[in-house]
Amino acid sequence: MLATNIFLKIINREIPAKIVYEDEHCLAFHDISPQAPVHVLIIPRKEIRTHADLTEADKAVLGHIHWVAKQLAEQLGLAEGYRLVINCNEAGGQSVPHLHLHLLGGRKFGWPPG
Ligand code: DGP
Repeated sequence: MLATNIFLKIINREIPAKIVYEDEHCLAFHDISPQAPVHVLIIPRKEIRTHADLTEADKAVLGHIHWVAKQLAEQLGLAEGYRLVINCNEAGGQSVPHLHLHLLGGRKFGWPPG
C-alpha cells in the first residue's frame, strides 16, 4: 500500500532523502529546507500524527528518538549546543502530519522562538 504522508514515503523509500541514521524504531534524515547549518529530522517508523496523539505505549519510542538525537548531535559536531523542536498541530507550526523531532545546530539560537 502506498504511504499517505511524505515522511511515510521516505520510510518506505518511495521518495529519496539524505538519511543519516536508521534502526528498527526510527529514521533520521536532513531537512529539505534547513533552518540551520545542521537540520536533521528524527521520525518514528510508527505512524503517530502529532505529539498530542502520543499514548503511554509510545513512551519508549519518544525516549528513543531523543537518545538518537543526542548521539547524532555528537556525530554531527554539535558539542557546543543544539536545539530540539517538536511542532504540534497547525498552531504549533507543524506542517507534516507525522511526529518528528527537529535537531538543529551549527549556529546560535534566539529565545523566544518565532
Ligand atoms: P514541521 O513544520 O515541524 O512539520 O516540519 C516539517 C519539516 O519537514 C520542514 O522543516 C520541512 C521538512 N520537509 C517537508 N517535506 C520534506 C521532504 O520531502 N523531505 C525532507 N527531507 N524534508 C521535508
